Amino acid sequence: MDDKTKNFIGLDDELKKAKAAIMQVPYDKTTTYIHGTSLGPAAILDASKYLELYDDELNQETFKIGIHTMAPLDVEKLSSEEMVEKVYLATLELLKTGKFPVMLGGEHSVSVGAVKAFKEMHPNISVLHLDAHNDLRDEYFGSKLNHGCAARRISEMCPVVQVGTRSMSKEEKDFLASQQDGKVKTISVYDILDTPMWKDKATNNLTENVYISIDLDVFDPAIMPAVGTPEPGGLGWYEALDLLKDVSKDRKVVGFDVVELCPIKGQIASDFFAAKLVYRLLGYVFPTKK
Ligand SMILES: [Mn+2]
Repeated sequence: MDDKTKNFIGLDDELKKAKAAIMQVPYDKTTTYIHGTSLGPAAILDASKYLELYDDELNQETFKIGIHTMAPLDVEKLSSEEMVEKVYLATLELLKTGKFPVMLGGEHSVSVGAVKAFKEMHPNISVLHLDAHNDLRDEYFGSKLNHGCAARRISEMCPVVQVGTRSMSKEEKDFLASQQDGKVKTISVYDILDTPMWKDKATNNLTENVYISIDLDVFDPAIMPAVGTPEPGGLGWYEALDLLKDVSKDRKVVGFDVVELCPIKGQIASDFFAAKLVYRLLGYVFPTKK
């Protein structure tokens, strides 16, 4: 790609020399309310050009790790099953060359393919899932790969710790209550309000290797309105960053995704928010100082 405008933070590091690889999965088939998440990856890349390369919280220039931006995966016309397979193969290829994948969605079902690849490379993996929704439906609108089923599919592969949830169906509540193996742990916003040590609780339930999946609707819509299914009363910016910082320190984060940005025309704050979140989290995972 020679067009720098299509690269994260406007830089174009060769894949060979880069530690991190930005994947774009502009897929939006099964969203149920407002459509537009397929425009998410491009909006994040566009906004990322205006980030300061120096991170003033971390006192480091995270870009020096080398960040390569992959061309968007051609998924728009695919079925959910085909898309998941394509994401799986693309993620696996990156992991095999030792790169740290960062995936930009797209609707949440894109994470299912990524986790499948991570599970293959890191058997002892768990997923930290930040979301307003539990996404634990077994099937939704006739599809097992609807974005409302993402965490259910992931929980069939590895343990999941959900944080920030505040909207679920009775079916999902019953599923959580009926689990024999307790593979899914949920720390809802109500738990966060009641439990001062909620961040420790989240971290303690994660295995050594962690994949982080961030549905942007985990944040309060007052600060992150550009999502397809907004739910009032979500996490604040510093609250979420504190958790991500802790987890990055105490566990080995092997990859992450930021999904469900549904850009609002003319409202750039959300796009920039998502871009900064990606860059800050990369900084937590790759501290340049001891
Ligand atoms: Mn959600």
